[in-house]
Amino acid sequence: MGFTTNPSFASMTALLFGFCVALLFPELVASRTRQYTFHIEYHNVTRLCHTRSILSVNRQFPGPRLIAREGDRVLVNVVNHISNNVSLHWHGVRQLTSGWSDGPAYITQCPIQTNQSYTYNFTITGQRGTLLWHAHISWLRATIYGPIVILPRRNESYPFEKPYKEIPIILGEWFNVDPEAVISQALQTGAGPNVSDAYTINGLPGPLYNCSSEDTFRLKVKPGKTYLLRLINAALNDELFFSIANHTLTVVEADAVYVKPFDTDIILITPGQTTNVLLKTKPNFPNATYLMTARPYFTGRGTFDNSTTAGFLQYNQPSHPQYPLKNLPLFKPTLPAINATNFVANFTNKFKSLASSKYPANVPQKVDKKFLFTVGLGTTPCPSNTTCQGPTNTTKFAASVNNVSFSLPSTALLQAYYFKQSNGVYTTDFPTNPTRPFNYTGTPPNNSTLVSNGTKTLVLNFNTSVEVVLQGTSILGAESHSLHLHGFNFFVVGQGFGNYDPIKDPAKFNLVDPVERNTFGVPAGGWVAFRFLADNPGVWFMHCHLDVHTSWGLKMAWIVLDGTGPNQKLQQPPFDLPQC
Ligand SMILES: *[C@@H]1O[C@H](CO)[C@@H](O)[C@H](O)[C@H]1NC(C)=O
Ligand SMILES: *[C@@H]1O[C@H](CO)[C@@H](O)[C@H](O)[C@H]1NC(C)=O
Ligand SMILES: *[C@@H]1O[C@H](CO)[C@@H](O)[C@H](O)[C@H]1NC(C)=O
Ligand SMILES: *[C@@H]1O[C@H](CO)[C@@H](O)[C@H](O)[C@H]1NC(C)=O
Ligand SMILES: *[C@@H]1O[C@H](CO)[C@@H](O)[C@H](O)[C@H]1NC(C)=O
Ligand SMILES: *[C@@H]1O[C@H](CO)[C@@H](O)[C@H](O)[C@H]1NC(C)=O
Ligand SMILES: *[C@@H]1O[C@H](CO)[C@@H](O)[C@H](O)[C@H]1NC(C)=O
Ligand SMILES: *[C@@H]1O[C@H](CO)[C@@H](O)[C@H](O)[C@H]1NC(C)=O
Ligand SMILES: *[C@@H]1O[C@H](CO)[C@@H](O)[C@H](O)[C@H]1NC(C)=O
Ligand SMILES: *[C@@H]1O[C@H](CO)[C@@H](O)[C@H](O)[C@H]1NC(C)=O
Ligand SMILES: *[C@@H]1O[C@H](CO)[C@@H](O)[C@H](O)[C@H]1NC(C)=O
Ligand SMILES: *[C@@H]1O[C@H](CO)[C@@H](O)[C@H](O)[C@H]1NC(C)=O
Ligand SMILES: [Cu+2]
Repeated sequence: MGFTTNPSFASMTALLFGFCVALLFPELVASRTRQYTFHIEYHNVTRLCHTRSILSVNRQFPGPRLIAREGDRVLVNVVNHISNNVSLHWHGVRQLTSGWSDGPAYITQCPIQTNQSYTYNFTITGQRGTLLWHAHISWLRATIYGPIVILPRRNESYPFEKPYKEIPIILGEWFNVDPEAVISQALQTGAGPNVSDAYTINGLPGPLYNCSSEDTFRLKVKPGKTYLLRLINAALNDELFFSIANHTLTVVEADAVYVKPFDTDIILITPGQTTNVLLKTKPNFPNATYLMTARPYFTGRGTFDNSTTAGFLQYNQPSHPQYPLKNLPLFKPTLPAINATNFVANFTNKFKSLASSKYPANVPQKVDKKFLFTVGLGTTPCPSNTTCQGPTNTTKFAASVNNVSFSLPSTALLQAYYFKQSNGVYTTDFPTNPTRPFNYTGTPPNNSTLVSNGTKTLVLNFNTSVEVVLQGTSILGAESHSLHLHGFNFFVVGQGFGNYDPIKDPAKFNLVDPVERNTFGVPAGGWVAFRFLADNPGVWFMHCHLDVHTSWGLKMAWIVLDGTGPNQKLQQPPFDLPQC
């Protein structure tokens, strides 16, 4: 099946329809259906003098922009032309009752096999801003990713100055070798995976790398204008600082939810997060060129890609002999120290919901279920009579939530749940609290690294009000984790360092205007508390968005049961749902 609609006819119909609807029901203005075809294809790309046949969508790198307005239906027909199985995830899209279109392989669907296709079908409800789409199987998202731009409804404006232009800035990570070979070798030996060779801005590493000056992103601007930069972190394994020399940025939105605007020179953005910022250009041609740079915030013990990607902020020059075309002075931003954890805590605390009457913060005030989950690294035993390259030669690296390293099943959880065939696929006994309490951020007990494994889920009744505390551990090093929840936004009601104190810390929770997001960095050596209302029936993945930790098992799944109302039930599976 393909989607071939005559565009002029389609837009004409949409226009007429929109016009009539606007007269009758002004609040229903012109929701429309946006149709895309994504061909998963090989594509030869050269970066840093290395040519690789990468996996791409429509031979674009980064992939195509998906644009919709709030309220629109989106149909993406994905056709797999490569030898790998693939699935795509619309990261941050709520997918209300449409879990079949969420995309994580073996969680909500079996992957799309070679020469097969699947149509993702969802509406954008109550969200506006920037999100991202990416492959959601193994490490395929290393090159299969792109922006999702959600515009306000046609008759709505932004709650901030209308920008002159909007520009997606998608940060990524480039490997000179096949990323699938990197993770498969790491899982076999038990070692940490080889690190990337560069970070990228819109797919381009920039001039600070060897053999890369041609591959530089240039943001060309006019003086005296306001630009909306749609920042996305699509890097596989790294939280990133971002800054533009001599320019202050105004944060206005995070994860497709408006926030109270605040100014900052430096942004921290963790993998899976999106942040919209306003950039006001200087009133007159500044007679200078500015670098924008991004490089990691890193708290772990292992090795990491400690390099810097850069692009140019370039002002259109007046044509006048006083302004030479070349040799303009170049300014470079200063970024915080690699391990600037205090800066990160300060920065993340600045995000607050608008909490206005138009954009309220519907923070659950009472809680039905409380959970405490530890998140961190660990080990699994090396197979007997072999040597491994984990923390010791008898262990492999692993990671866990409440000491359970999640094993992906060989069929999709959502199908097993819907068709009542959970037996042998998953259990519902995910621990609600740590199995072995200890001083999580102190010196770990000697024998504490070994994790258990299983495909364990937690079941919630429809409309349960949930509070989760994610407690980082210092096992094999206290490290920040970028936790992502599918199917919901959550309110970040509190965060802190050390061990969460269930008596003292709740008194400090922000239940008025906490930020609402889908991804949040658990502080290194600390904890975060968030709340969400389980109003979306289905099976919902929650995992670290540092792919190496996901591969090691830092993931789990929630099952939210159907409610009794008409729009409170998981839809029927689509006819073309892939089979395993
Ligand atoms: C990529 O390059 C290789 C070697 O030059 C070539 O054989 C292959 O056809 C190219 N693939 C694509 C998709 O262009
Ligand atoms: C998309 O989903 C809606 C709601 O379930 C359904 O009415 C529609 O037929 C679907 N469209 C396609 C092309 O599958
Ligand atoms: C840019 O910032 C640097 C350091 O903060 C300052 O020395 C310089 O004068 C500024 N230059 C321009 C053109 O804004
Ligand atoms: C990262 O690289 C910079 C130089 O670019 C160096 O000064 C710094 O020590 C490195 N940090 C780590 C932790 O390797
Ligand atoms: C712009 O900078 C160049 C090189 O630094 C200098 O020669 C020129 O006079 C400057 N022009 C103005 C208008 O400041
Ligand atoms: C950050 O790294 C520096 C240099 O490696 C080290 O001296 C310092 O103690 C570290 N700070 C923190 C908060 O870990
Ligand atoms: C964090 O914020 C506090 C209070 O605003 C300030 O005193 C401190 O210098 C900041 N620390 C960092 C590392 O930015
Ligand atoms: C491991 O090696 C020992 C001694 O070489 C041998 O007795 C044992 O059978 C081996 N075990 C496995 C699982 O291969
Ligand atoms: C494993 O490490 C131990 C202690 O570090 C060492 O004695 C032993 O020889 C190593 N085994 C192998 C097979 O390398
Ligand atoms: C946990 O360990 C840290 C570091 O050793 C220590 O500062 C802290 O007091 C301990 N916390 C508790 C609750 O024992
Ligand atoms: C860790 O060691 C303690 C004390 O030796 C023991 O009681 C406990 O069972 C051990 N735990 C594991 C998981 O081996
Ligand atoms: C999973 O746990 C079982 C015991 O429950 C163990 O036999 C197996 O080796 C573990 N698998 C991995 C990959 O750690
Ligand atoms: Cu992690």
